[in-house]
Amino acid sequence: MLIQKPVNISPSEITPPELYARRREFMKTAAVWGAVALLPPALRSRLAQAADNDLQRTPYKDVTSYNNFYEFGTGKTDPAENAGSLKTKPWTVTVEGHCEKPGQYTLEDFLAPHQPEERIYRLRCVEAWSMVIPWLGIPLAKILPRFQPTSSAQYVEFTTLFDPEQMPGQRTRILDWPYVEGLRMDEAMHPLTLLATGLYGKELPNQNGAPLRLVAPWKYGFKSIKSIVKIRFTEQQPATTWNREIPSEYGFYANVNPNVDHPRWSQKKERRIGDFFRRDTLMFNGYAEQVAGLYAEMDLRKDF
Ligand SMILES: Nc1nc2c(c(=O)[nH]1)N[C@H]1C(S)=C(S)[C@@H](COP(=O)(O)O)O[C@H]1N2
Ligand SMILES: [Mo]
Repeated sequence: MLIQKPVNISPSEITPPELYARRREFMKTAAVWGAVALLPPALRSRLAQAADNDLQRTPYKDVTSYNNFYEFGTGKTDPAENAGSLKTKPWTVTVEGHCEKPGQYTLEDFLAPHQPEERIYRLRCVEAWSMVIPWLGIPLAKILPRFQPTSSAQYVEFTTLFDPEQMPGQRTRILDWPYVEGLRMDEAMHPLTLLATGLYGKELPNQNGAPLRLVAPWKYGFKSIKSIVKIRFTEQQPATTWNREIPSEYGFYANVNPNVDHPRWSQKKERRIGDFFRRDTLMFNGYAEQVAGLYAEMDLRKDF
């Protein structure tokens, strides 16, 4: 996410460092795509789409070294470099708000008795890059009912740890800490929505939001809040970090939608990390079949 408002460079135009670092792979890719580049544009983009290996997993190294986690700095490599200072054991999750069973739960108790399952999901950042990540997680819909939300619980609010000693980015005022996100109850209870505890079959690395982070794959990455310490059932729509910070650019819903441009750049295309060419961004990040029904009554240009 770019917060320097006057900068008018599309993030998708910037060639990321890992392309340079993986020079050999890059050369291979370039040779193939160099030939493809000679094809007419229409055919070329169709080929790119077809050959996109849609759920081909982004390498572990990229998933864990190209991150957004402003609590550890705003650079893409900052979280991997700085998140070692985060202590994730023991971890407590506080449950509050409109429910019958509020309280403080150890992480283990909070997740019990469910076992994490693997889900391979696309993640699409509002900055117009994307990845495919094999998460380990538990559907939120399996966890929430235990706390017996009442009929007043219309939304779920999530809060990240606030501890400037462990999270050096919180010693600066780039965001109004702690980071907060939220979902409407039906979004939270959707079977795609995960609370992730791992990726690539291992524990979640700190830079990816250990020990517990949200994953809502049809929404821009900023909804997938990391290192969650609190879940609160609310009646009103929660005030979420990016929506509060720049409401004209980041809506509460944040559904991936190629038809609604970010005010400073297009959302029609994205660059899958590791790819050379950009590809078309799909409605709801490719999950339209599963989630479009949640928004049937809404004007997605107004509720972006
Ligand atoms: N607490 C917190 N959660 C966060 C962020 C953040 O800065 N702080 N960044 C978000 C953004 S913009 C994205 S794209 C994803 C990135 O997740 P990843 O680094 O695991 O790929 O995390 C989201 N969750
Ligand atoms: Mo993002």
